[in-house]
Amino acid sequence: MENGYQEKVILVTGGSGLVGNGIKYAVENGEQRKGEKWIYATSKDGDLTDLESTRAMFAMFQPTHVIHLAAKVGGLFGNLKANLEFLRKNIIINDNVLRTAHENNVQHVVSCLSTCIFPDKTTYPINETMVHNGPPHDSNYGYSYAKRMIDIMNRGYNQEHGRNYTSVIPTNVFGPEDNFNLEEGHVLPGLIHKVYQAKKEGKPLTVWGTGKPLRQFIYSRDLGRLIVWVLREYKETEPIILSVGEEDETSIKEAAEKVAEAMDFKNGLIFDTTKSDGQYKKTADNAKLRRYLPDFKFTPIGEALKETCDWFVANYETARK
Ligand code: NAP
Ligand code: GFB
Repeated sequence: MENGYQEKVILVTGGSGLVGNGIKYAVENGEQRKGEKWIYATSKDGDLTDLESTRAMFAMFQPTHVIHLAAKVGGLFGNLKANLEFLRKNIIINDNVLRTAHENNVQHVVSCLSTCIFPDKTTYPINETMVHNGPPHDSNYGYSYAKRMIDIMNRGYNQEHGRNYTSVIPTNVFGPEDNFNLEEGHVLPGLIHKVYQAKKEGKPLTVWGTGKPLRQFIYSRDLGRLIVWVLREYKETEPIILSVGEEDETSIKEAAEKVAEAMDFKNGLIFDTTKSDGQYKKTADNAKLRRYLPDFKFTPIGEALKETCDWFVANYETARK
């Protein structure tokens, strides 16, 4: 790079997914800085369950910094039926990416965990010190233990090699480019897809479970801005929760009503209580984030849901579903 400073090459693994597109949107809408080259990798650029493909991807892109998002991801019902695959695939992907980053002298890696990895039997709200304080919820133990091992590996790379590898812990994420598959996907994309169908068929919306569980939802484009900030400014190895506040926790029933409103849907809701509720709640404390960013503004959920629903309707033919 001319006048002496090295260009930052930022590789986003899993760059074609929900969170990857949230980062892309943030970078293309104000976050881009001079001397930064952003690469959003997909599985077509290399299968990260394979070590040699991982090494080939790093050789191809020569990153100086990595945001590691790539993972086998799914909602409650996707996890329930495949915990072993979620465990094995994610453990292999995470070890390949971190060891290859280390081999390539990558200065900074930000990996992505999830609030579902915290212990199921715990005091609330949950904070970053509680990650390893007991077993996660049964419904997603595979994914959860694989994600916890990232935090353990970050500690090892820091203690033994002085690496600055860290992680973020988002709550449930939603937004454009999500996975709207009814069986594999998460609750908000599932409800948006089901409202789209119910509207066509003139039927009520079927919400799975009792509608009582509680969740905190973060918009992918807000999460994108926060992860870019973590890459640039956050120097700790310990993870940081990226979430709206406890006051924004909402029941699944209320979330379904907000989706119905955003889709202008008036056929009503019914609850299929034969379906699992999964974990009742995983209330996250964002005090650490607020100490760093006291003025960060989250997009109001109504506005974020409207943008997401409009995106799904406009991209129905090509959306993942
Ligand atoms: P997503 O939409 O399903 O995207 C997954 C990404 O990973 C895609 O780009 C996919 O590439 C890539 N990928 C999957 N397997 C791969 C492999 N074997 N080799 C290379 N790339 C592979 O997932 P997301 O919701 O954006 O999740 C991103 C990160 O956020 C994950 O680490 C997840 O655990 C975390 N997270 C998500 C949520 C949520 O609610 N969604 C909540 C908390 C944390 P292709 O497009 O080519 O398949
Ligand atoms: O988002 P979700 O699939 O995952 O489900 P979790 C949240 C809640 O929504 C559960 C209810 O109580 C479901 O019973 N629900 C109602 C629905 N209708 C639907 C629907 O149409 N689709 C889905 N999917 N749920 C996941 C973890 O837990 O959270 C993952 O399993 C990941 O590993 C993710 O961490 C963020 O919030 O229960």
